Amino acid sequence: MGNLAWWQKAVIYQIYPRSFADSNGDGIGDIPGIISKLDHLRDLGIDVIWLSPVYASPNEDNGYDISDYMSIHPDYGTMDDFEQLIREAKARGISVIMDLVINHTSTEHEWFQKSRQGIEPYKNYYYWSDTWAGTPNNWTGFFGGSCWEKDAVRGASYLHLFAPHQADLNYHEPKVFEEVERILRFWLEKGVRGFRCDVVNVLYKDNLANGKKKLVLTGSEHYLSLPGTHDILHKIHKILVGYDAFTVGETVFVDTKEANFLTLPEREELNMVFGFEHMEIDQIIVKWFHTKFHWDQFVKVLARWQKEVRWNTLYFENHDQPRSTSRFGSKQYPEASAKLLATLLLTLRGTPFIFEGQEIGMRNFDYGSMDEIRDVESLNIYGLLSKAHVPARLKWYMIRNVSRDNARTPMQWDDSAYAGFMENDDGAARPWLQVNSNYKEINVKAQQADPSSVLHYYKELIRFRKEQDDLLEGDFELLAGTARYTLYRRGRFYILLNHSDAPLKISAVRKLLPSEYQVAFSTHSKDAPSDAGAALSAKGASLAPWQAVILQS
Ligand code: TEU
Ligand code: CA
Repeated sequence: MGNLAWWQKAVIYQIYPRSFADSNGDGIGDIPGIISKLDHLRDLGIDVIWLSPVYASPNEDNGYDISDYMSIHPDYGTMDDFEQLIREAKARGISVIMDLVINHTSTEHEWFQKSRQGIEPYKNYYYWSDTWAGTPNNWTGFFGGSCWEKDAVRGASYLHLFAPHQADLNYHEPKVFEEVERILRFWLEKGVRGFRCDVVNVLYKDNLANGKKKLVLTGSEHYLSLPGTHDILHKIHKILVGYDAFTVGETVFVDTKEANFLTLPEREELNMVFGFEHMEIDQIIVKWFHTKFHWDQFVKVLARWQKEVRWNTLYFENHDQPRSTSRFGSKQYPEASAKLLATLLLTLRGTPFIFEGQEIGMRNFDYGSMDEIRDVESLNIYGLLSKAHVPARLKWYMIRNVSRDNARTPMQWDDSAYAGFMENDDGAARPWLQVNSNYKEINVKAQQADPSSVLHYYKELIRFRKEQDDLLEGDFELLAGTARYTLYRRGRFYILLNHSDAPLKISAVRKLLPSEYQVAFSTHSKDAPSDAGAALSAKGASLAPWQAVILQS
């Protein structure tokens, strides 16, 4: 195990603070709430938590629109609370990484407020149409529509690749990176061990000429993974070296080659990246055009990244994606599906990321209408669809399947009111986003009491993974990847997944397995009873629907 860095051996857990645990009954998750749940994470075997933004923000995009990088949003608590979180986590062997959102700031940030008035040194901190020839241009943004917003104060427009209140920072102005350096050091000095870097491969825009007209993201050739961005990442790397901290970049539209450019150790940029290719199997061009999910295509993409990228992130969920059990699993066997997905996540080569609630198999929201939706992206797209006179039924279908709010419903801790996410003494406050009504069946407390639960399975498999060098460092080889089943090898382990609603005869893959093997690990699910141990090695044995096994040669 000697060759891996600490963050390569880690299992990372993403917390979306607004939805995790509310300590003071205002309906909004907060830092004291997180502290109160640290034992759950320690018991699960988590080494690092990634906190989605907790900075000061008007919350147009739930904190991804920062108005002060060096303070904590009062919704979430105080700087003292944050420092206590670092200490309490450390006491449990857990490190904390922050979300670093430096492509854009909120338009409420002081820099923007001064920039729009032309006050130095902030005047050129953003991309303004009065300083760039040919602007506003024809670029289109990530949340749909134009990337330019008129500002009456300056009498010019500014660039925003995301929502209109998220103004893009101009890295041609050297002072902007000086600010970033101050921010990095500020949090590193507080004991933060790294950063998840938001949309970090679009930081640098080479020029603001019109882009080639495209169905999505017209203009992206002017900012996707350009040399100017690689330079910025190298500077960030230099700052972090002294702290034994790491970075994971959220990188859009990268292939395996670009993923390596961004992460090969000798290039001294990022440590790892989140690619999107495996998350795009069930969409046509944009996620709003939903199509059938195919396991063989999914595994093919994962296997290619395993082969071609030196060190991967492993993730099936985050705050922007629907729940994996609902999305990739079986309607008939959801519990078994959740465990099969856990097996895949924790036996591939790379650093696994678990999103809050994934460890209990939380599902997509069950809302009936737009009234419950809070996400700025969903609201924007809904508005555009309405303008285009898309029929109501179709609009709702598009939003329901892929809305980011699917993953953002409050964490389900127990079967009390609001799933134990918040205390509800006077009945006045409500969670900021509605709880999924399945919380009586799916919650942490019930699963803690049930040794056959999804939660226990995660716990056991995380422990097993950490003990097995072959699962950490072993090579990867895809042996079979069909619509019904997948078989791959990691070192001396063979992982067999039956991702179908029918049983799978082991004889189907017998010739791909070693002549002798033992069952090292197996899922058992109430919704699909299965054979275990010796019975599985017997001639004629079969896997139950959605059963996953780890065989050892
Ligand atoms: O997401 C960037 C990004 O690529 C998203 O537009 C993503 O494609 C979309 O959410 C999928 O539905 C990051 C953050 O993760 C997201 O929460 C922020 O809204 C966005 O950046 C802007 O900061
Ligand atoms: Ca609160």
